[in-house]
Amino acid sequence: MLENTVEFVRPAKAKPAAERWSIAQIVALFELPFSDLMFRAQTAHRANFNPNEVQVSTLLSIKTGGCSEDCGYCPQSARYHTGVENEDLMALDDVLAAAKAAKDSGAQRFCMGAAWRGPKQKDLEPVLKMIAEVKALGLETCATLGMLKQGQAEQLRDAGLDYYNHNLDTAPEYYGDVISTRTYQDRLDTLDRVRDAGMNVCCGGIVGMGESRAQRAGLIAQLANMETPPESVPVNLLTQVEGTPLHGADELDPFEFVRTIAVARITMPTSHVRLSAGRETMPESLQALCFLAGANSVFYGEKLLTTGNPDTEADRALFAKLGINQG
Ligand code: SAM
Ligand code: DTB
Ligand code: SF4
Repeated sequence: MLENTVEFVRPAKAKPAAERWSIAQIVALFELPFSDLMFRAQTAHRANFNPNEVQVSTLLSIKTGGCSEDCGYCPQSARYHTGVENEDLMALDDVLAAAKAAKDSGAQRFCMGAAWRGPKQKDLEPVLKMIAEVKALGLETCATLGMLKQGQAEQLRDAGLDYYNHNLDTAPEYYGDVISTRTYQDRLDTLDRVRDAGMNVCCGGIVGMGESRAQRAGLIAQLANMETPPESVPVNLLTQVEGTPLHGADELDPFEFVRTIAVARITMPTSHVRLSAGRETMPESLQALCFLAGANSVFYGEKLLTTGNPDTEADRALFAKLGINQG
């Protein structure tokens, strides 16, 4: 059986064994008839959230490209020729101008991303200032800066960081096919540091990288079986970028993407599930199915980090058509 090749890797703080989702149970959700799966997801969604509200976060790449890591999906790795121009850490005023513009267009949270393996102390200090000032604008703050060392999560928390994004990306078994420069355990360690510092965790992954359904279930098991599952779960559809090793991967069937959202919703009923990368190429009808499957957060604004996202006008029009409020 394929499922038997996918195993849960116990993080430092996991749910007690009796409360964990097994991979087989999660695969069984994936295998439900589509309507039954959607009904289960809607039921879980409505028990925990206003189903017509979607949380919106705007991303900004504060340090772009030239990254030492070899993540096989990423246009910002220095190892791949993708046409992304390297840029140093942005100036504080430019970050604040982008944050104000995001707030004015309706964003609730502002997420600052840096193409680092992890921040050095000299990198972290200017970012702490950015966080404090973005927070002072009345926005929720999020950062994604790579792996954190002992003590760094506390500094981010003290600066006013509400969420730290660090993704597991895929199931433990598939991970080595995608990234070699950091381990799954490194990622779990950073997530523990964020949790121990008392910040909200934003953690999800990417689908459409050639993984199997059982491996998609394996990623979800890792997230759902955390002692406290992430408050925010980004489900990214691989944005294929020419020059990266994963360019040319087989496209994921759109219904499988919707199923992944639904399974995340059922297994993490109180988390915000974010319909993340990949929205630019999705028809509105597919996005609507994702909301129906329990997605209740999106990235909002013309750009993700280096790739495109629907423009805000199009998103406002879609929300209006579907009767969705920004909540
Ligand atoms: N360098 C930091 C790190 O890796 O933790 C932070 C930024 S990194 C770009 C944040 C996340 O973006 C990755 O973990 C990955 O899940 C997602 N990502 C990167 N490139 C992507 C792509 N081409 N398609 C979908 N998601 C992508
Ligand atoms: C996440 O899970 N997705 C966002 C955010 N967290 C940082 C990033 C998506 C990046 C897509 C590729 C790019 O724009 O470079
Ligand atoms: Fe670097 Fe992050 Fe891209 Fe990996 S995902 S290459 S760590 S920027």
